[in-house]
Amino acid sequence: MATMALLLSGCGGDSENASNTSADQTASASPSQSMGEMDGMAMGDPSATPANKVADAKVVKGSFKLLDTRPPGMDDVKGTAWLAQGPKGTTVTVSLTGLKPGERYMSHLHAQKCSAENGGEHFQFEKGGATTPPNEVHLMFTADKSGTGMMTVNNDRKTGEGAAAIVVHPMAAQDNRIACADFAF
Ligand SMILES: [Cu+2]
Repeated sequence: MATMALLLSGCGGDSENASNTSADQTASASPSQSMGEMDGMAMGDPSATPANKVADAKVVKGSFKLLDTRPPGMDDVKGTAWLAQGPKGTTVTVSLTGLKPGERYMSHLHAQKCSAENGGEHFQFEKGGATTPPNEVHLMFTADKSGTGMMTVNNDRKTGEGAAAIVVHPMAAQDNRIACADFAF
């Protein structure tokens, strides 16, 4: 429970437009700064069934590879992502190590393979629509003391093969792409 409380308290309220703002990086944000429950859940639920364990779903997997655009100190980032599609829609899970303890990170489904512009634009269910969940798939999480981060998010719709890859960014600088994983459809 302590881990979950930490994760929840680490959810900043400004995440939806944080791409060019410096989000509060402390894990001890005051409750008044926490986002609403619904927004928090829209970007991940640490207690959700991970994508690789979803029943009756087709699951694909990808291994994160470092990108040249990564910020300093991120050379040891490794991990795996899973994307499950089934009767309940899409479930995505990321599991990473080598992150900076206590730092917040954001992952998005992207529309292109990692070899094409490091994943290209965000995957959107409705192209040209909202740049926020549920039209996009975002996972927000905080690395624990050992630099491990894990998060799962659900979406009612199926991505098909349009969600070619997933990219992980520092929460405070989402233009910096740390690593990318292609899904092996
Ligand atoms: Cu992204």
